[in-house]
Amino acid sequence: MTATQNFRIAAIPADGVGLEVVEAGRAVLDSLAGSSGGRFTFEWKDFPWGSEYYAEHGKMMADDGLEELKTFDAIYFGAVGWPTVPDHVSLWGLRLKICQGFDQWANVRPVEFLPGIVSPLRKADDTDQNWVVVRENSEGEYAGIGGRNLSARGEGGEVAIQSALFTEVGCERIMRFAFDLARTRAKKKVSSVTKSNAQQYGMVLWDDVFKKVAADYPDIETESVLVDAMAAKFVLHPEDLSVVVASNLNADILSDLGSALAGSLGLAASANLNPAKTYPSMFEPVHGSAPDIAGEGTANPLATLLSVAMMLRDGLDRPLQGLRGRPARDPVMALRMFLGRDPVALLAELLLLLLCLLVVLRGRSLRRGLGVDSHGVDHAVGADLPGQLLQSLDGILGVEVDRLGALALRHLEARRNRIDREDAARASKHRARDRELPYRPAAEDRHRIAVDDLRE
Ligand code: GGG
Repeated sequence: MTATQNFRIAAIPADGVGLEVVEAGRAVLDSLAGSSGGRFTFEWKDFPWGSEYYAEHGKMMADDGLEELKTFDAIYFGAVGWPTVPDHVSLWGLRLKICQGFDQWANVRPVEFLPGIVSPLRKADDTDQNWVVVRENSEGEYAGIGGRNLSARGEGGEVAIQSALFTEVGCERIMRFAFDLARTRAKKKVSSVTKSNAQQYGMVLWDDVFKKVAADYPDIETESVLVDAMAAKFVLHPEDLSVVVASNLNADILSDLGSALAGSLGLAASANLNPAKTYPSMFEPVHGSAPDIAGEGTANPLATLLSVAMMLRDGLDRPLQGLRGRPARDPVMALRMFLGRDPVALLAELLLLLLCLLVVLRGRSLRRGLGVDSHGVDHAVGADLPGQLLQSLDGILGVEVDRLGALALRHLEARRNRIDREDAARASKHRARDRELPYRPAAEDRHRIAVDDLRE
């Protein structure tokens, strides 16, 4: 019998709908642990930090907060921002303090078009697409360098400087991260987002480092696109994207655009990673605290639940390391090899589906496609609650079943591509031998070639 592994998670629901969605994710993890046959447990500690804490203590988190947090395996975060506290105070006092304090320099924000979710992009109906925004999360425009001065000049006389910080180390590590990620994807491409025509210091350094790093990855296609052109490309040619690496501000904006194009901010997950694992990583929905719907119990928890899945995949890889160490004849390992992914993550997705079902059946209203954002973006509020519940059930089941289906298809496609490559190698051997004979692929092969062309 394997020893139980205990994972210590720091929960910081913080503000607004953060409280509701973190509760949902926690229930998923607890039920996952409950059905792990004693292999692992989650031990939670709740931190009451956020805007209410600020009202009482004049700060967003305890002074020794980082000291305490660093002992945890992962941080599970909700959302920050509330009308009673200036946004820059709440953001810097909590989320950015943790990201910078724990050197969580890679913020991974997948843009996934889920079946059953309506995208405002017409193209999404007939083109298969998904991409990942890799956000530099420790410096750039959010380095926090600058100041305000000269207020003694009186009204209208004050000045402010907000500097962006670009370091070679910071650019290089996020770009290598993006290239390594691209190597794991079907479409092996990295798009760098720049603005070096106007920002001739920081962004030119960014471009130079990109060229240098790209030279180490000759197998990966690259492009460098101005941020304004990239915003248009998200809408017009998203099928040409795979991994998009961008500075802190540019990626912050583009990932919201990506989520909105995928159908809702209420579905976008994110991971703030410390890849060296010197401090815990932090997982959170991309969306904000949505004060206008907070407390109603109507926020869509899927973004948070998908962030839980990222936590299992990227943040708590100790159980996976346990699996990696086992011999290949182990059935769990064999299943993992067969699926091309980890069964723990798969189990989490299945449980997530069950939990959603239970939550809906218990009468809690989850509105499919509901965007939640503290700045009031994309809120879809309907009046017909029973109708919405039915729709949610339908939508959630549709999404999850299709996700699993898509997973199986991806696996089959990968196998088929491998067979295709082997076929192609054999065919080229034949061609070399029978140079005079024209090569005509069989009808079945022609179909496969056409499908592959579409995919690329
Ligand atoms: N859960 C994400 C969240 O609370 N976001 C609030 C926000 O305004 N974040 C700005 C940022 O991502 O830097």
